[in-house]
Amino acid sequence: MTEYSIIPRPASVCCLTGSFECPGIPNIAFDSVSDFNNEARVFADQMRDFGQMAGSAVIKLIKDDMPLEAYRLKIDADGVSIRAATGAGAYHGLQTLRQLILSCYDNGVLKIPCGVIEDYPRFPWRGYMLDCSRNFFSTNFIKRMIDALSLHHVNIFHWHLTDDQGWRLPVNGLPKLTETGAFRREYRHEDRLTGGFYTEDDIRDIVTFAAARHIDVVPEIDFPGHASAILAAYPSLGCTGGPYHVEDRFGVFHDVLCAGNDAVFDFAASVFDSVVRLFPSQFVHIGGDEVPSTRWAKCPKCGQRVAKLGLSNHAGLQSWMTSRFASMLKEYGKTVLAWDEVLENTEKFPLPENLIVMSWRGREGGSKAALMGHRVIMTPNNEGCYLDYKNADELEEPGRLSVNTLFQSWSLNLIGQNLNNDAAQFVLGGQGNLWTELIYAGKIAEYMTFPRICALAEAFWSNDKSKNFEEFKLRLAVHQARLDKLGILQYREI
Ligand code: TNX
Repeated sequence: MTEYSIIPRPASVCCLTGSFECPGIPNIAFDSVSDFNNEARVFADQMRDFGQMAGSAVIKLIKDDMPLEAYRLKIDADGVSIRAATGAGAYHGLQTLRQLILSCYDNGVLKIPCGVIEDYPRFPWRGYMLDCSRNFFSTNFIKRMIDALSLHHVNIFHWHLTDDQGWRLPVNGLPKLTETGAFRREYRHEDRLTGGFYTEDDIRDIVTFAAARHIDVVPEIDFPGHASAILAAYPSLGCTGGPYHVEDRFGVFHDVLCAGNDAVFDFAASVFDSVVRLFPSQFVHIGGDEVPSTRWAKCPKCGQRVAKLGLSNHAGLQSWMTSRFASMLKEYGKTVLAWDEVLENTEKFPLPENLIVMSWRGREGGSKAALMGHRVIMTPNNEGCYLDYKNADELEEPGRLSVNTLFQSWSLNLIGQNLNNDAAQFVLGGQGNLWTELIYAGKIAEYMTFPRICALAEAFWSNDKSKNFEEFKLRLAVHQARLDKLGILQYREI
């Protein structure tokens, strides 16, 4: 296993004698790939970034009958073949081969030991979230990140596009969202602004780039809390009417969308219209985290709403809003995700059917939702999924709030003991989240992401029958040298 040092650990590796040698980077035999043309093209681009493709056409992509995302990679003395049933399977096989090439190419010669790798994922949802609101990241950086994530069979890019500190999505008919809502005061600086937004072309570019790498881009619009940027642009959507500003502080703020104002739903309709037009994904994340009801409790319009709906308290307004947002998106045929807070105060308005719960405050919310028959994504902040926490408890390390070691990320077990087999089936997978309050540059984002995402990818992809951290670290040493070759800045355990 360590001979190839692949991450995430493949389902099975069989080493054979001899090796495949090639002067230069081998080419794909394009005549063999009509089914997998797209995958072959992306792989050729990835190799071109790394070195010239000088070798002969000895990589064959073969369509075969096997499970959806599975692949079989065979390295023979005279060539390499990848069998898969789908483009996703072929792509995963090519990424494993890319790992081998990154570590077995030296001085213009490629030499890979012969063997067979058979592989398939444990969970269908293998996600990574990037917060592009607290700080803004360029499309080039996001594409680089997506490409590197796909090397580890990550298949979901959860794009956190809105929050108190900046709105990043262009919406027809709501120009102030990006004129006003996309810029906040530079951290602790009097009169400088920072921020930005993505154009429709930027978004299409990223979605297409990701799709070619078998990564689905899932947009998140955070409602009804974390709304300072919205309120700064359209103050009438808040309970007090303002004045508001795009926040340059971090935390949870009292001002949220007014639950008594019908215009909030017209606003949401325009936003969803853009979301649905720009993002082909089946999934839309509607946030729902950290929503204080302090303003609702004092707002006459919200009071009327509570009375009309027959709610026992103001906090219940959130579940009503969640169900309205969910039914708006259902009209578009979308599947809705939300953070685990949406499980609360649901006496009157139960969690919408089919809503997928993203469990971040530990695994409790996810377990509860799975037992109720909701699908869930586990991303527990205290078990290795929060990449904004420090890698180690050292003053030298960037990060905040807490520590999340590589070992914690690697040890993550998505299915805990409190889940019976029936409920366990509702766990779609897991996710690593990079919140970026203090991550103001792509390079720091890379450092926070790698190698913990490698460990998480293993928890999402591999079956954990023979888990052994020492063995993982041996593979990781080889793997980190690959990431170095890709120019990725990484944390290293000393
Ligand atoms: C909680 S996780 C938040 C974010 C913060 C993060 C910091 C979640 C749904 N909400 O707004 O950035 O903690 O770790």
